[in-house]
Formats: sequence, C-alpha cells, structure tokens
Amino acid sequence: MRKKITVLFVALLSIFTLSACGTELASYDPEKPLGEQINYTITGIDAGAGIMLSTQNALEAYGLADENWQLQTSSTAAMTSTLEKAIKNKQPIVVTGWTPHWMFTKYDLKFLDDPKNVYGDAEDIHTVVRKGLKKDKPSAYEMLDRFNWTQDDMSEVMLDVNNGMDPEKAAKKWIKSNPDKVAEWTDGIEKVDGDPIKLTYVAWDSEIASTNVVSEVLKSIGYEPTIQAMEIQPMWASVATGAADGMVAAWLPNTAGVYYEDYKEDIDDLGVNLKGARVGLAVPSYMENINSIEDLK
Ligand code: PBE
Repeated sequence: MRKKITVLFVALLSIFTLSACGTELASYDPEKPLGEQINYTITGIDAGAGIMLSTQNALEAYGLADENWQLQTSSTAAMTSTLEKAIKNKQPIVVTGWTPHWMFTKYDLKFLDDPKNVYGDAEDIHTVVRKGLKKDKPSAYEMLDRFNWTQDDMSEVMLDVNNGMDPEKAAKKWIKSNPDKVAEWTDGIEKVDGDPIKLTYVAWDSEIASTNVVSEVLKSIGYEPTIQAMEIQPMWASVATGAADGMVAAWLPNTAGVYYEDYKEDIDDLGVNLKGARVGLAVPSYMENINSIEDLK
C-alpha cells in the first residue's frame, strides 16, 4: 500500500513538474537579450532542406554558433504550428522562412536582413527533367519546358490547400480559373494516349502546389502522371538516375545549390518556372528591435 502511494505521488509530482516546464514562454521582451528568451534556438524544418544548410552556414558566419545558438530540425508543419502558437501569445520566435509561402500571407512576419548574404539574393525555382525525356516524351518535355507562373499563382493554390482543400482539387480549381496561362503551356502540343509520366517532389507547401498543377496539366494532354513525395536528396537522385521523369522543385542558385552541383551532369535543367522566391530567417513583426541576423547576438 505504502509503495503504491509513493508511486502515485511520484507520478503526480512528475506530471506537475512536466507541465510546469511545458508552460508557455513569456511574451517577447525587447529589453532582454533574445537568445535567453528562446533558448538560443531557431525553429527549422526538415533536415535536408536547403534552408537548413544555409541556416547552419549563417550560424557560423554571424558567430552565433559560438554563442551556442542552434537550429532545431522538425518539419514545415511543426514549424508553422509552433509559429502560430507563438504569435497567438506574442512570444519571441525565430523561424526559417521563405516566400512564396502562406505563412507570410497569414501572419505578420518580416525577413531578417542578411548583410553577409549567406542566403543569397532572390532565388528562382527551376524545372529539372531526366536526360532523354525530350526524345522519349516530347510532349511532356515541351509542356514542362513552358511551365512558368508567378508567386501569386502559387500562393493561391497553397492557400486553398492550407485551408483544407485537397491539393488535386486546389490545382484543378486554379487551372479552371486560369485558362489563358494553361493555354500558353499547352497550345499546339501533340496529345498522347495515356503515357505514364513520373514526377517527384518534396512535400513543402510550395512544391505540393506546383507539382499538382503540372500533373493536372499533363493529364489534360493525355498523360497518366504519378507524383511521388520524397526527401530532397532522393528527389534529385531520382531525376538524375532516370527513375523519375522530372520535378519542378529546384530552388536555385543557392538553396539547392549543393544538390545541383552533385547532379548537374546527369540532369536537364529547363530553367526558371517561378521568379523571385526568397529564403532566410524570419520573425513576427512585433519583435520590433530585431531586424537583422546581427541582432540575434
Ligand atoms: N524550402 C521550400 C526549400 C525549397 C522549397 C525553402 C523550404 C528548401 O530547400 O529549403
């Protein structure tokens, strides 16, 4: 009996302690050093993402690694949900941020200046296909080569998906309301009869949007596409080895630069499908005195 009570007591005590540790962070305090307030932690996404590699470089370049700043690996979904909670409570937070992404539409965020230019200037998103696609599937090649759209286009699809719409449905909806753009990508292309085509992507919100739109457009010219989500390195490898026909998810020159270097001999880069993307560190606008990565020190 006594033992049971002790066990119960210890159990209760640990629940209380854990919930005490789990209490929310305090609100952002501009008078206190930021590092102390957020445990010197930047909230990141999936490990292989280019933005994670760049952020590791930034921690070194700005001397933040020496001050024990660290980058927490998670996923886009976990990062945005942590961000949402922080914003609700006006708490301090630093995240890996990029546009186009609905986080910048939904929340009042700002990019931190990057005077050392670690994240590079504006990025473009490229379409990359396997060698030999031009010969084997000329209609798909031509459509993929023509595919290009704007940040607003992509954001529209992303926002619908974020609001709970199925990605395929959101893609169809966008296609229906943008017939002129779709015609530019498909006019005069010879239709095929159920040829398979395989696209790979990483399940970032931006790439879920673009890959689903391209897949639906390929359907409209007679292809039977499969789209397969994977991690970033296998995505590049799948196209380089010919296991996949192509992808529309290459953020260049900086973000996926290391992958491009590794695979450039074995792929066919069809150039830009979206201009002026951006990658960096971001904070909520209420962190008024934090405007540059230098301000994290
Ligand atoms: N992103 C979104 C990716 C590319 C698309 C910025 C998170 C990255 O590799 O970092």
